[in-house]
This record gives sequence, C-alpha cells and structure tokens, in this order.
Amino acid sequence: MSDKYRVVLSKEDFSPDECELIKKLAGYDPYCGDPKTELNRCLEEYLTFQGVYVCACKKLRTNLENLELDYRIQHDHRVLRSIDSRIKSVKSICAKLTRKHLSLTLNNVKNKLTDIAGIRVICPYIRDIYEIRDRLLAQGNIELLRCSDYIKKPKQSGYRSLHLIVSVSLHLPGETVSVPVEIQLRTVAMDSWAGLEHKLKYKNPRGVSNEIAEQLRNCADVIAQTDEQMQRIYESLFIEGQ
Ligand code: 0O2
Repeated sequence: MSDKYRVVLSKEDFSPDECELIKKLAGYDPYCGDPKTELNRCLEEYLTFQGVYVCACKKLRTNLENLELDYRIQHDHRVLRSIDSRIKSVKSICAKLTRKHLSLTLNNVKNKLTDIAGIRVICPYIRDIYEIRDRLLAQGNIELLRCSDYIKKPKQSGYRSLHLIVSVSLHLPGETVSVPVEIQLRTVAMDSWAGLEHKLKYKNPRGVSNEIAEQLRNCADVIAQTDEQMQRIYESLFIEGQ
C-alpha cells in the first residue's frame, strides 16, 4: 500500500513531516507553556478526527459485504467482485485543501472535503453497479449526499465510474455523528482502465499530448463497448432465459 493511503493509528508513528502538517491543521499554539504537551494535543485531536472516518468506512464495508451475501443467496450471482477502502493521508488532505485554495484547518477538512474516507467497489457487470446503489440506499441508515454518474456521462478523459457521496451515522459514546464517505463503483474493465490511466495521465505531473489523451479516450470507449456487450451476453443467458 502506498504512503498516500497509510493509516496511522498511534501518535508515535507519525513522521516529522506529518507532525508539522498536523500542527497546522490542529492550530498548534507556539506560545503555550509546554511545546510537547501542545504537540500531543494536536496529534490526539487528529487521531480522534481520523478515527471517526475509519469507523464509518468499516461500517459501510460491512453493509456492502452483507448486501453482497444476501444478493448471492437470493440470485446465485456475485454483484460485487471486490471492495477496497482507504483513508486519505494527512499529506493528501493538505494537498487537496491547498488545491482548493482553502486554509489548512481541521474545520475545513470536516466541512469541505467529502473523500477523507473512500471505498472502491468493483462489479462484474454495469447493471450490478446500479443494483448495489439501489440496495445500499434502501437500507435507511445511509443518506445520499451527492451522486456523479460518470458512466452515463463519462469525463472528458474517458473515465467511467459511479461516484456516491453518502452520509453514514455513527453512534459514539454520548453522541451520534454523520460522516461523509465517497464510494466509487465501477466494473472490472473500467477499473483496469482507470488504474493504468491514473499513472499514465491523471496523476502524471508532466502531462500528456492531445494525441495520447485521445488514444486513452479511445481505449476507454472500446472498454465501455465491451462492458455493454458482455452485459448483453449475460442477460441473454441468465436473465431473459429465466
Ligand atoms: P486519487 O489519487 O485517485 O485519490 P471533490 O473535490 O472530491 O468533490 P473531485 O475531486 O473533482 O471533486 O471529484 P471527482 O472528479 O468526482 O473524482 C475524484 C476521484 O475520481 C479521483 O480522486 C480519482 O480517484 C477519480 N477520477 C476522477 N477523474 C479521473 C480520471 O480522469 N482518471 C482517473 N484514473 N481517475 C479519475 P482524486 O482524489 O483526484 O485522486
């Protein structure tokens, strides 16, 4: 797992660079009496903040796994091939705040970023993606905050996925909090394109020529046609023939 997705669960495990960023986010006070106590306060505040997202991610993962099991028992089909989850690292959080021209504060992270906790769901067929969305949102304890359907309306790059930002309710000692989690749902084929394009173009600091961008878009279109054809074959064999 890359450094970007490293989840630190203990104060001692933060690197010096991470400590400096956390001090900014938690409003380190250089004029307080004891610098060590003040650093500890900042690290504890960050760990408490992060813990809520870890719990929300786990809860949603369990919901998705249960949903998959239930569907498999009912329909003898696996709607969900795999689930991956990650918590954004403090470095990525600060980079995103800076990109959005927001000051580095925990309040901005909580109020302006909705992808601190992220779950990626990989499905065999396009229809499975919408099946999972409908069943997940029908559960009642999860509220849809935003939906970006990049399958019906692919990004300019050719990127396809269904993005949901949902709010998960967590019962903590003495309070109930709502935590946003980003869910990316895509087929195996869309995932293989996104994984390769992520390095080739999306996160390539040198950028790519228009010609390469066009070639990548063409690859995404071919993959989308294959996805649709595979779904038609599946439906003709297992749905229409029932
Ligand atoms: P990473 O490195 O994957 O984590 P937001 O500010 O988050 O509300 P944003 O960032 O415009 O709005 O969200 P968007 O565009 O809906 O999707 C964000 C995520 O989708 C990205 O996360 C990528 O994971 C993925 N994504 C979006 N567009 C592309 C693309 O063209 N190619 C690939 N490969 N992935 C894409 P991050 O945080 O930008 O990056």
